[in-house]
Amino acid sequence: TPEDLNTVENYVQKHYAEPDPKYYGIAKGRNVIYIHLESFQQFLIDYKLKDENGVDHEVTPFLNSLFHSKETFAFDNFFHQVKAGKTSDAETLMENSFFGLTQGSLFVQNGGKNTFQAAPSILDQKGGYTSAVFHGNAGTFWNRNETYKHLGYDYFFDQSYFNVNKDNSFQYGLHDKYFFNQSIEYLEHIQQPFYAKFITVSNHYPYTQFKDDDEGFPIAKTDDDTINGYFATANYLDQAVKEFFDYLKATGVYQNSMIVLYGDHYGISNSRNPDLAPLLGKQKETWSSYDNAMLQRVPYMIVLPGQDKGYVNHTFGGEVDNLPTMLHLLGIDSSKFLQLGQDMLSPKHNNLVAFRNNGNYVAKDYTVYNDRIYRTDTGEEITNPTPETKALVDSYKEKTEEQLNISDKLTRGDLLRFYDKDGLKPVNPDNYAYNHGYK
Ligand code: GP9
Ligand code: MN
Repeated sequence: TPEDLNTVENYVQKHYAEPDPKYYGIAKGRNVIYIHLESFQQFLIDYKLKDENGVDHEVTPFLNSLFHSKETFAFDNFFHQVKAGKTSDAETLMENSFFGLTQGSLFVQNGGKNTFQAAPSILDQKGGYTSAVFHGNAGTFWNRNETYKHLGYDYFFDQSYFNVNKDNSFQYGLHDKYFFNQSIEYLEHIQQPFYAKFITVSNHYPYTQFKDDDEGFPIAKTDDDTINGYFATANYLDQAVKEFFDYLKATGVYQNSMIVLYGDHYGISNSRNPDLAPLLGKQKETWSSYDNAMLQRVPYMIVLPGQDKGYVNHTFGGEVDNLPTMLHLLGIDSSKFLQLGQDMLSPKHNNLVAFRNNGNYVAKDYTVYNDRIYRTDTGEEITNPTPETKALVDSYKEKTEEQLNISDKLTRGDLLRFYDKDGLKPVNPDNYAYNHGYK
């Protein structure tokens, strides 16, 4: 209803965090390349796995170098916010700055029918960008082949565009090195500036893809094989990303691009985390809900080749915050868009992260997870909160629930179909077809 749209508009206005002028537009006109790091958690960054001889093996040396580079805005308190839609929820959040659904996947349930004002369409209309997604799995997975038309993606290179055989793939599709390598021939034909997203798969559960150690990385020795293989698949992904960067550098595309890397969601589930604890210098017995909450951190890195202002930023944020951040770097005003997140580089960012489960959140000072309250900095549990603390955590609870409720209003009511104050033309999904060959 129109009143619902009003409620959403008011929320967005109140919540808008204006860009820091230092960073606004510094990536204007560049190509935008997203690298979706499948199931990749922040704890892998700078992590070294000990083999049976006590020798340390750096798991992701290339991603670590990006994390510490002066070319990169890196974030170490960035959380995934997905629920049952997993990868597709992460895409929903990153592309739209609103949340997936309380149950199931928004891509599956609404992707083929709702109106969106997503990144591909915004970049097309505000910056003349051509957009493409690359993914080495079947295009129907998560209903991507329909949803991408509604998001306004010009091209979707799914599995049917790649040479996939039993030696270079597994149940989720083409392995990452082959994937990037084969994607390049398509990327080269896409008009610049482009907005291109690469969705990797090799670091996907069950992490047994490189069990025989064929990539030369050690397998951990816990009681849980899912944990054991996770490091080797992450190392493979790291190598694949490095090879892709080498290609970008060799062709000169690198200097003219902004590259955003993000982990979509956890790879090791909470039920397995106690077995992971010893590898993180913690004890299985004392593993807490706080520890689980902190393990929902995923990488978020924005690489701007040629710049030297990069640093590790400690702002608490999540996937919902990506789109305004990215738009502001490109010099695109986001204040009229119905986006629910906040620019991660804005001094006005509120440092509050809603998980998709109502009532769970991380704020700069307090974290609430499974109804327990913790100090965010130390993990100390607060069992008897003072009235001040109680008021604070209640206000965080209210704010995070408000953000989720607004998101549900927006998506369930398909409210973007009524919204025209940002001057965007609606996407016509019939203009898109992803069969072999160009549109
Ligand atoms: C499938 C891949 C994995 O194509 O993106 O999705 P997930 O299982 O992580 O949701
Ligand atoms: Mn995923």
